[in-house]
Amino acid sequence: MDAEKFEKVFLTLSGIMLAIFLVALGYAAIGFGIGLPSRSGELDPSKVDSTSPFDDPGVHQVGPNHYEAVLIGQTWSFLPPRLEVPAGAKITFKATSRDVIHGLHIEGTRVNLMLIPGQVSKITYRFPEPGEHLYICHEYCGQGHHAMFGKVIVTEGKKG
Ligand SMILES: [Cu+2]
Repeated sequence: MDAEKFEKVFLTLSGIMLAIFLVALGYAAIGFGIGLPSRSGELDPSKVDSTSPFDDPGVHQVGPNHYEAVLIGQTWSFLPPRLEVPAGAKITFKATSRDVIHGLHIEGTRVNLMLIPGQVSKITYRFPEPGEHLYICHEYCGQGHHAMFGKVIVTEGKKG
C-alpha cells in the first residue's frame, strides 16, 4: 500500500472511533443519567443570609424520607459545620458561597460541588450506611483553606 492509501485508512478509522465515542457519551448521559452536578438557581451573594433557603442553613425534612441540606461556604468555614441526616434517605444538597469560589467534597461519596458566589449548586445523594463523613473545601480559597471542613453524621435510618 502506498502512503495515500494508509492515510485514507487512518482517517476512516479515526472517524469511526470518534462516532463510537460520541454514541457512548450520549448513551451514558441519557441512558444512565450521568451528568455534572447542576446549577439550580442564582442569588445575590451579598444577600445570602436573607435569601431562601440560605436564610436557614442546615437539614430540613421536605418529604417522606427526603431531606434538604443547605450549606454556605465562606472564608474559611462551612455553615453549618455539622449536618445530621438519616441513612437511606434522599438528601438534596443545596449550597452556595458568600464570598469567593469554594468547593464541597464529602469524603467517601460522589458528592463533589463547586460553590460559586451568586450560584446555587445542587446534588442529591443517599448515604447507605450510618457513620461519619468529613466534608472539605477542595478549591484553594485563601490562607485558611486547610481549616475549612465539617462533618456529616449519618444516623440510623428508618427500618423497612
Ligand atoms: Cu478552600
